[in-house]
Amino acid sequence: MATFTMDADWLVFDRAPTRPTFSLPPGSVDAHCHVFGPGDVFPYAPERKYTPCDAGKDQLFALRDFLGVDNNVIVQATCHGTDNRAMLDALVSANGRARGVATVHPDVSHDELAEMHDSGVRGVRFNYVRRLVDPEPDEYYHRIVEKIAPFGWHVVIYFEAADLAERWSFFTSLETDVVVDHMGRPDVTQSVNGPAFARFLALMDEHENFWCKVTCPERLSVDGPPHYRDVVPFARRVVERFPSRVLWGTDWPHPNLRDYMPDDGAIVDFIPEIAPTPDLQRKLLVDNPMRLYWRDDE
Ligand code: 0GY
Repeated sequence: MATFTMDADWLVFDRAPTRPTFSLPPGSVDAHCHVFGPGDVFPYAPERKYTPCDAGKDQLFALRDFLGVDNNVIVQATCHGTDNRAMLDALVSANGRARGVATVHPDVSHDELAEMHDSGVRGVRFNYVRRLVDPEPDEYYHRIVEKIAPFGWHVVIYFEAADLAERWSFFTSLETDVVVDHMGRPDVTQSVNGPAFARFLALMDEHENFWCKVTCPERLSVDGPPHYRDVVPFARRVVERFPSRVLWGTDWPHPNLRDYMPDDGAIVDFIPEIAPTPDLQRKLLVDNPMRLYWRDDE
């Protein structure tokens, strides 16, 4: 049995979040969260760049119920590499209340993908953040897209704002739906009307297959908790401009934060700041994730 020790500077998720003031509408989806291990059951990948604390499916489902979320989208975390077993096990245990986003190698077989689809996987993630992975050439990702497209899956991309220009032509060559993590990680000390965020908004404007997760105020904010005020204009701009192509999520268990662990209750209370009307909230939390992840059931 493998045993793992979390990194010395690892911050463990908040085990006692506050109850949010905002009531999530029925059917709400946390469309960005992870499971880590437990490492003695689902070992962390040898090539990982961090070793987290264990944060398994039971803890995720307890948080789901506490916050008033109904469903989860569990995104494969880089600490598990292309070994999707922890995520798949969580999907199966969720009895239809979770969908997944996997990380796969281009040599993945059709049968493996079909099995993942049956378990609830509906997308793959391409990660370009160098502190998490060593990005591969475009050809590597094209080979994966050819294999997943027939399943109707989408691609989730995670990149730093500074890398968008360089990756633009590859990203925009994708014909599947494409979901951008954390609004493309804007520098929120810059103006929401500045050139960097304009480039991101243009990506969304010009490509109707692009979706955006308005997630991770705790990663982007300089002002910090509980209100993450400096992130609000960015997220609200995206929600109001692309109401039918936005997703929300907690990012539990919040990997790689250095200064503090967010209170997941405050992460829920951020929602009405960025989606101020019941109509925008229903689209963000229910209609959009249902259309992308549960379309087979509709
Ligand atoms: C996130 C963000 C991070 C980590 C990962 O898969 C991962 O390891 O995505 C990060 O460190 O910014 O979306 O959870």
